Amino acid sequence: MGKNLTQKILGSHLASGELVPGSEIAIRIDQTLTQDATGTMAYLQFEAMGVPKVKTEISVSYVDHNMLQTGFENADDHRFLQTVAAKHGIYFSRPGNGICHQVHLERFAAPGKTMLGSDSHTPTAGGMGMIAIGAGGLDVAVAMGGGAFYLAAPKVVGVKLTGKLQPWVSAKDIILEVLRQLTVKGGVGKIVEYYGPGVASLTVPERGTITNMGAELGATTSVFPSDEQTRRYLKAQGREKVWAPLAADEDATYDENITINLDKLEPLAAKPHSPDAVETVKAQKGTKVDQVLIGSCTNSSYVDIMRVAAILKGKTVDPSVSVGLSPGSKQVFQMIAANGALADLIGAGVRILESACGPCIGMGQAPNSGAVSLRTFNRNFEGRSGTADARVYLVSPETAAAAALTGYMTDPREIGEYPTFEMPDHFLLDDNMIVPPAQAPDQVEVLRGPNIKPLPIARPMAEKIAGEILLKVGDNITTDHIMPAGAKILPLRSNIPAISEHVFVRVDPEFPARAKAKNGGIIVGGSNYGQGSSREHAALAPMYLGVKALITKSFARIHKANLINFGILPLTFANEADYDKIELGDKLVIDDIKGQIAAGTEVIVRNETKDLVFTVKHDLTPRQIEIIEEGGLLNYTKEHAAG
Ligand code: MIC
Ligand code: SF4
Repeated sequence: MGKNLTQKILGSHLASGELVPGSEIAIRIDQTLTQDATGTMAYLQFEAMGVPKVKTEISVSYVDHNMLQTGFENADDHRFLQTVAAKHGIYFSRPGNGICHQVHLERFAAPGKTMLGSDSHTPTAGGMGMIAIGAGGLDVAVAMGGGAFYLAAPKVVGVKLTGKLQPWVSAKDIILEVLRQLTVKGGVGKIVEYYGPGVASLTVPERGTITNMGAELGATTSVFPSDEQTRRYLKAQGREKVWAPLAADEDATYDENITINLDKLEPLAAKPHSPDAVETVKAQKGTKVDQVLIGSCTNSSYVDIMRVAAILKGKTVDPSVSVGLSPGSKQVFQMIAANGALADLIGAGVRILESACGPCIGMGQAPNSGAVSLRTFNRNFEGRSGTADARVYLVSPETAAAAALTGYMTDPREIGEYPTFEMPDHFLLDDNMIVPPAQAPDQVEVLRGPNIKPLPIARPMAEKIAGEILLKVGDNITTDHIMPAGAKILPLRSNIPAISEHVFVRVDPEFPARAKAKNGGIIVGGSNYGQGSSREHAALAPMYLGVKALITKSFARIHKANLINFGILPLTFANEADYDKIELGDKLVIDDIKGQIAAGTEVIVRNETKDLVFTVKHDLTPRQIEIIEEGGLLNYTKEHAAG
């Protein structure tokens, strides 16, 4: 039987296990990426492992999140990252060089390779025909040390694309359509693979937009074939030599199938506050728009920005709308500056931001109270913009530009002639902001500012778990709920004692104080708990506050792995009705926890307050059980030596 592309790439990197959906496999990792907000922790963990030089083919450290320097913290972190990279064989992409996923696609991604990145949008590189997976920083540290990455072998969803995008409809609309069909839970435990006649017309950056936002499906990753488009892009980036053709076999099969006819697709928008609340732009015509933001790792490629510039050229943005734009990389920025498109944008009244995540992670540009903000980004979780009551819509650059001109949600097909752009045959190539690893690493001193606090020590698991329910939350809780980002909190990413004061503050401001007063305890959640970002701080900071177990209806993949990595037990209700029977403050006891998890998948929990007993489940592998018992992956890796 023929193989699909996922089976081919995973198969050629298999270190252990079999490709049977759901069973544990380990894969060898060729490349890693980190960004600054997760990177400081990842490199502290890497240092703690005692490996002198990374064992991957390429590892790159980017700085793109913590760019607003309102105090010494971020600048100190940048310096730490630069020196630690130089010392350990890692490329360093300096602040100003662009958003990690955009730059990686341009300068490092290569077909057929595997990558692990400490950012949930690492799958962007799937647009290049890679299996690129987002994970917690600790998993990335282990991969840099040469360790394999463990995951549940995914099911593969085949998305067949037919037809061709019509004018004013773009790659963003394709992924919004997939989100509409599959929802934010639909990709959990799956890899989404694109194939079919519609693929050939999509450029690599357009494919990157689609695989990027596959993260919002909860998918392990998404992948496109490597074909003539891939060769063309690599050639234009001066990297044709890494090209190799790659595709599913003719007779390949998939565990699930979807077909999308690109001819029929219309401009779409994800409404507040979830990326899967998708409707046509037409249906929302007339909604007043207060802010438009163009950029982020989803939609900030050269062609995206050029198209917006062409739409706005010679016009003025509506006086009631604040319009901001961040080019995805220095390459894009320099090219639009050289060809005059930047002048067109400035002339139209666009506020030009530096090439970074910026407003996508709440680093500035918080909209006005109650604002409607249209963004070409990938997440519209409540509060993420920095304004609690803002209503954020996710749209294509075309739809964003149309609203910038009219001040209202407008189907871009109504605003005139479609500016067509070919991807250039040559991008401007200048890697002067990528610092290669030091020639003499011994002479490099790693510089640590006062914001870099030692890693908290996890304790091995106790004989029994006893504690109060510290918090009870509903479905689809995101890591932005658990560990918010934004300009105030993000600079504390390398300071766990300080950042832990912000855990769950937007859900329940009393949570950190309560957790400390009660000496830790247990959190109860609904389904898809921990969706969104890969930030391991959403596990690490609760661990620091003494959280020992989580009981939910289901977990999102990366967050569950992070919980295990930091020794927190992820459990699910055997009978979901039990969720309704427990309350904040109930005291729960799990006796002989080690014996119970070793004996099978069911664990008995006593609710002492309600005098009830109920059953929860775990699906931990023997390796994961060991990790939790030893107090997390770092202890485990030190014990067993990375290899
Ligand atoms: C995000 O988009 O939420 C982030 C910030 O890029 C995160 C990583 C982080 O929290 O540092 C992600 O997506 O993994
Ligand atoms: Fe940066 Fe936003 Fe992309 Fe996260 S989603 S990497 S914050 S641009």
